[in-house]
Amino acid sequence: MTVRNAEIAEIFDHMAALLEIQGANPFRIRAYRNAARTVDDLPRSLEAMISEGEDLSKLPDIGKDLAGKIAEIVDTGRLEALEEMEKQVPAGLVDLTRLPGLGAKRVRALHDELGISGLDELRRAAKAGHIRELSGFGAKTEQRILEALSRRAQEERRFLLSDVEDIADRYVDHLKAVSGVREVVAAGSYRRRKETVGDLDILVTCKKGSPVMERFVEYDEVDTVLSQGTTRSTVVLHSGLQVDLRVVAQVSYGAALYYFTGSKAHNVAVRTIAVKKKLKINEYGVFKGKRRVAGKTEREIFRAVGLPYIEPELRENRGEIEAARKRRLPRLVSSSDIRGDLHCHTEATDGRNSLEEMASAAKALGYEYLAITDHSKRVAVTHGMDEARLRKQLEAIDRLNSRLRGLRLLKAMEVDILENGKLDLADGVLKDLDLTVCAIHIGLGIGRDKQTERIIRAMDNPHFTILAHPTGRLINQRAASDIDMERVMEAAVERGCYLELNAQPERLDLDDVHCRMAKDMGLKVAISSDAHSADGLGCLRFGVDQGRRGWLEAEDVLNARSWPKLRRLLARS
Ligand code: DGT
Ligand code: CA
Ligand code: CA
Repeated sequence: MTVRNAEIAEIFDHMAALLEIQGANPFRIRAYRNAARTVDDLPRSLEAMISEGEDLSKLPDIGKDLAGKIAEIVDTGRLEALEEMEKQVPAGLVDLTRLPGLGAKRVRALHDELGISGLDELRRAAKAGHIRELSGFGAKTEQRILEALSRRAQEERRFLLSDVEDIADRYVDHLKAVSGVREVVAAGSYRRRKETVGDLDILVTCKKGSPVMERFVEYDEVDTVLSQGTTRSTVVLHSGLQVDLRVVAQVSYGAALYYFTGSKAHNVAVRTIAVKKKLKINEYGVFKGKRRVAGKTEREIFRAVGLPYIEPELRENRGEIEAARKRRLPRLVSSSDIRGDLHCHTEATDGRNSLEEMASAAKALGYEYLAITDHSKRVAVTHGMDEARLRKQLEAIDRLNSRLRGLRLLKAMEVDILENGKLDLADGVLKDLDLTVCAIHIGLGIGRDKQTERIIRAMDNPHFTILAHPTGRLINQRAASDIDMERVMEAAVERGCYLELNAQPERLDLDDVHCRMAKDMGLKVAISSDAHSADGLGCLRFGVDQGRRGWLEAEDVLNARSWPKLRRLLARS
């Protein structure tokens, strides 16, 4: 075992924090702090110095005692004195000292007088108003603690776009019903349709005297009011989502919408252009000297700086400003371009609805086609199908297709890609399908080279059509599996296969960056719902949002084509 200097410094810092909470002698505390810094800044490994017999007590701020402790840590990986301290001081208290405004002294008071020994207890006490009652704390400090706690929670947690959508819709409706309110719109990363949202930014315009701020903080779902002002308030909802509200005058609506939609990086880049034109741009408008030259609408703002309108999904400062200047912005795909869905499940495996029910839901969405892609046998937990069961389903699809008007069910399957790169079902039955979506379900972590090889071997099979949820990631739950995406995409282009943008809100796999990469490589993408129920088909629109963030146009999307055209693309020569 090797102990790095940074770990030794960390132990000393921790020791100092515990001593401080205990109210120990300030000299002792400082001794550990200084020693930690010395160790951190040391150009050589302490372990090596010890093994070469150097006298550590000659180092600045390290006396005999600390030299002995360093030797103990290097020898055993532990420090007995620290373990003793940890028995005396509750572990959560050190976390508390890391909050801004809470030094060791205050943390000790919180512990001794209110029995607080962790972040949860602190939050409960602050919300109940107990902290303001302590001497030396007050209402302001209590408020600051709540804010710091909520910031911490935000940093740790981003919400799925689909979850925020439900919350945002209800909140916006609630605000729209307030008297005097004109515009209500959710801006920020939510409007840019980012796959996860840190906090929700709502913008309102209203008549003078509208009680919109009161209604905002009184809303049923509000848990904590972090701040309340006349133009700006912030709350945290029971769900944990933080929501900012800004109220602006109607003349500034476009400017504020533009500003609060972001992203920050995009705003900063556009502001640089404005400065070159001797214009000032902020949330109130675009100004030439003191005169407002734009502000009411976003289009006005763009026009004032000499740019065409840029869709919110593109505003990430990833080349959209350059493209706008050259009048080369993509015409982003939209939900109305989608002609069908190429990935869904029925009750034959792990879906909830029958073929008929899926077909009529697809028809209601105005689709021309729906590919039925139940699981293959390898994925036993889904009741995956073998060749015989698939044959039966294909017959059922034929029978149903002969009755259906205006919608065609495509014969397909979600075929598992085995560890050796083979497909889970025999070619004899795969050849009778209109398409396959092929996916890895087992062995997501076999490593970059092996995984990349495995996928490419699978693509060698002429019945491989679309690679489903290419990285296997689940947002906030499972990291993307490590693959060489560029090689996979190249291989797909060479072989005439495609990649999926799986629209399940926790997958959104491919992500925006990979969509852009596919487009740049000339690889078309299938935006698919992977629905497991008739209602589930509707989530395809989240995939469209992600595709738009990845600059995809209808041309780049497989299922933005009629069946005859799609069929030609699917056929591998
Ligand atoms: P999030 O909440 O982490 O998902 O991401 P955003 O983009 O919603 O970021 P947020 O909530 O911090 O701010 C909302 C928008 O307000 C942001 O997209 C751009 C604008 N904004 C915030 N701070 C600044 C700033 O310092 N400068 C500029 N130009 N814009 C800012
Ligand atoms: Ca935000
Ligand atoms: Ca915000």
